Amino acid sequence: MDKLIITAAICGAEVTKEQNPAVPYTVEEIVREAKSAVDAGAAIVHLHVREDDGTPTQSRARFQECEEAIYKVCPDVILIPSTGGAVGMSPEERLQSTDTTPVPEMATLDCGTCNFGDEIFDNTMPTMRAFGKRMLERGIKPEYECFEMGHLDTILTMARKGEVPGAPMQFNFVLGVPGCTAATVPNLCWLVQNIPAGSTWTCTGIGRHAFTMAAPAIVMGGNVRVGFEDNLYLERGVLAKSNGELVDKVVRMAKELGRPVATSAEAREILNLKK
Ligand code: KMH
Ligand code: ZN
Repeated sequence: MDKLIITAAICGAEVTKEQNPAVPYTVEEIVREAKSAVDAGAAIVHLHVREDDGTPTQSRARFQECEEAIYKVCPDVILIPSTGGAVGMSPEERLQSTDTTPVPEMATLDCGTCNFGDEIFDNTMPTMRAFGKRMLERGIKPEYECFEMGHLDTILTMARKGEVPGAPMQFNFVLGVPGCTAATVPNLCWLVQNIPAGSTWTCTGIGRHAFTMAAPAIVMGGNVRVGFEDNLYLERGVLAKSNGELVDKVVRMAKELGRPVATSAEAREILNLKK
């Protein structure tokens, strides 16, 4: 079994300081949270950015500023900028995060339209084709975000047609978003059983499912994502003071379960990244 890759989704687009004062908005806060996660053992940071007032943005300039600032303190970290942005953003707006220099090693590619709480997260086939084309042209490895069981079939069909990058594919099964596939072990098993041999995968459990889904992912040979984007609590009723605290809990779980944690360099090998 490969070492465990931990991803920290440090910011997200939806969570606010009202919910947890440690949610980062400014560049300095985003750097602080990235560093806390990497220091605790995260090999990857999944990045959304905000305006200083917390408004989610996909501004190329803001991504550039944040990525440069993060690399200054975490030079080895793998950054996975979001192309999902926030619900309601246009595809063109969302794709700006792939325009930074250097070209991102990876970026998210969301695998279908779905409910997202009371809203609709819009990922039509033409949108996904455009995102796949961009990533093929620029050599960006997608992290395929599946929020629904059907998203897996959708993206595998697109990969077979050459519309999005193919093997080896990296999937992130995001389970427990209200309105989407539930965070259960049988659902995770079904998804894992249906990915092509040689693929890698991560599981993200939303809200109270963050750590109950981390545990099966650790023992099944998958990888784990945690962070404020997905969950604000260290345990029931206890807000996490930093993303580092959430990562540290996964590191402790992995240690108890006997699975070593990957550095960023080791994660690059496991994910077949070139850098
Ligand atoms: N903010 C969500 C609507 C991604 O980063 O690609 C979508 C999201 C997925 O966070
Ligand atoms: Zn995201």
